[in-house]
Amino acid sequence: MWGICSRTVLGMVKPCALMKPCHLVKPVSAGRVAGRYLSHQKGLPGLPVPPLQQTCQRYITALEPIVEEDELKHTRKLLEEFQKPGGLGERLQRGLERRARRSENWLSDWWVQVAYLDYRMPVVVHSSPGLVLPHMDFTDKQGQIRFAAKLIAGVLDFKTMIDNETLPVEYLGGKPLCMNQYYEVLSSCRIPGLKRDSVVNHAKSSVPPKHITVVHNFQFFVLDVYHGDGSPLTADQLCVQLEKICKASPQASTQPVGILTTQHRDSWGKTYHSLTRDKTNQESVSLIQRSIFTLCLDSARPHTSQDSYRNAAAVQMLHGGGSSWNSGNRWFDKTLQFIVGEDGTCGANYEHAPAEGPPIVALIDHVVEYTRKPVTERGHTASLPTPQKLHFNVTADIQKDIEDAKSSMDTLAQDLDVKVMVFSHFGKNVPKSYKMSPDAFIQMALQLAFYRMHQRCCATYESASLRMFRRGRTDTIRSASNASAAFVKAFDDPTRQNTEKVDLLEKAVKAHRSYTNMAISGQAIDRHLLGLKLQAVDEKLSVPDVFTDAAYAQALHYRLSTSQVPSKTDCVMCFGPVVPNGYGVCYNPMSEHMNFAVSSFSSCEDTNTGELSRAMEQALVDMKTLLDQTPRAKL
Ligand code: COA
Ligand code: HC5
Repeated sequence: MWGICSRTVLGMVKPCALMKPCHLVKPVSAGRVAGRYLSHQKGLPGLPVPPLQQTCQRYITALEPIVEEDELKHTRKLLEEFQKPGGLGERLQRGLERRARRSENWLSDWWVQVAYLDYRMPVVVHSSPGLVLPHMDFTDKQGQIRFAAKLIAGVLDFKTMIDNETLPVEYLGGKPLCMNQYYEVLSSCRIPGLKRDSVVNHAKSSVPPKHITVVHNFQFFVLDVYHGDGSPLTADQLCVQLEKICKASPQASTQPVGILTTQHRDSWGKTYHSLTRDKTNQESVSLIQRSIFTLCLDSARPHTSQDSYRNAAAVQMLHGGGSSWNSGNRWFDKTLQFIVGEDGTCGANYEHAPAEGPPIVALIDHVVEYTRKPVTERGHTASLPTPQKLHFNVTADIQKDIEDAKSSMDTLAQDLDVKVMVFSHFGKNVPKSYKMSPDAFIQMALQLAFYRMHQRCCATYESASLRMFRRGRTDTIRSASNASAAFVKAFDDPTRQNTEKVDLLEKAVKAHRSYTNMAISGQAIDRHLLGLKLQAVDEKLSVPDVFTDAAYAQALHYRLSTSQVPSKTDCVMCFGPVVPNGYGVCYNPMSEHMNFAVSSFSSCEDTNTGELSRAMEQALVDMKTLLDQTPRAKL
């Protein structure tokens, strides 16, 4: 998706697209009783606009390890011009500061727009992450239904905390975080447009939804999950309802309309337009969009060896495995889809526009814990209404779009190589015992792995949370630094002493941790630079040269796109690369082991998922060995 960001930053977004305020992803306010949530939100600071000179200086430093010297010289000149007193930079900076004074968050609406809603590549693989739960203890339809029923009950239990505004406030580095994203993930959905998409959130409507959608054998059903008196259905009652759904859809449909949501957004926008001209279709689509979430009851995976089970599970969560497996058993526009496979493979897929990973993971951690408790409440099951099947009138044109979508999805599924690597040699306990930030340690291992494979450093993206600020989303931690470059270049150099290597590792880890602190406190460079560029577009000024500069494009060409997403449950999270010759690397460091999911495109000759995974493992082991073998004076 940052592929798109790089494209947008390169000037391909139409100015008019950015001028309109993003009205569909609204701050939570209307209709909600001013309760705990609002008073908490009010107490949060607004996102700062960093000083212009600071960003320009830090930008040049960030370019040093990834851009050639002659290009750097050129960029330095452009930046001098840009920062001149009374120049364009100052004007845009003032504009941004004005915007910051007038809005809840100067960045968030812009960000959702350019990073997600204007991005036209399919959401599947290119934007929506997958999450794999530990394998569940069932292997048949009955087990699948029983677990799915408990899962629904668990989500409803979490939803009560959202509805009552009793979610415990989260903290990062001792500071309270913005909780807004929790209010955006249920009852919401992305809607395709002809040129740009939007997001609707029905949780804020006067009559909030009371149903979920269930998809089984590519057929959609509406399942009411609350009784008339507002109490949720019990797990037993949900079980009975899910059984009815499965009985009513014994065979895979030949019209998997859900696969349409895997299309390129422009194509899907067009298809959506014609699909929803029909009243029945419009009603069916609307019921999916308004549902609290979607539950996908997947068919069992084709037989794979024990070794490749984890990779197959990641694929199932990321894209469903292709049209002949489960890709049609989804509505990828839906913000939250839980996936329960007949063979015990479970997880989720989520559409990224409304929220970051951590709130989704917190919800899932809660649900998993809930499903482990024994069912206590029973409830009558006799008088429950039959879940309603959603009908679609599929014209010959739509059928053709379905066939096209199947074929593009299968090409993408074929091309994406995802591997799960459970690193079991040690966990975050080891870097901690060496007084190093585990996240920085892992990022340096990744830098070393990439350098060993390619003999160079590359622009590297790591997500940093901006949730210390009201409605904060993310900024970029640039993991390739001068310090990381010095470390990786020295590591395999036989002429260097181990003490020197340890020293370089410590410096690189410290530099990374200090970039992280800068990013989470709103002082990183990437969103500020993007803001300055968008401000120029907003003021109908020509885009400053610094943003059409080749170095800027290189800085945004993230061959390594990475993110740490920790969870209580032993989950594996995954996402696709953001550039054709790049890698997606998501990791979940637990105390005694770490889960990694690495992805790349098989069609690219310069990348290899298996090789990077092995190089990562080796780098982590080698770094620990170096530390173990080198006495350190300071400790
Ligand atoms: N010595 C000993 N222990 C240390 C240490 C050191 N020098 N530095 C850090 N630690 C400890 C921390 O106290 C922490 O302890 P805990 O396990 O008890 O919580 C642990 O090591 C982890 O710290 P660290 O590895 O430095 O990372 P972090 O937890 O601060 O996370 C980010 C760093 C960048 C991942 C985090 O700031 C962030 O922004 N997270 C959100 C990312 C996100 O949104 N991802 C999804 C995007 S959709
Ligand atoms: C369930 C795990 C989700 C992780 C998703 C994630 O990290 O998304 C990043 C969001 C951001 O704004 O940094 C984007 N990225 C996948 C391209 C790193």
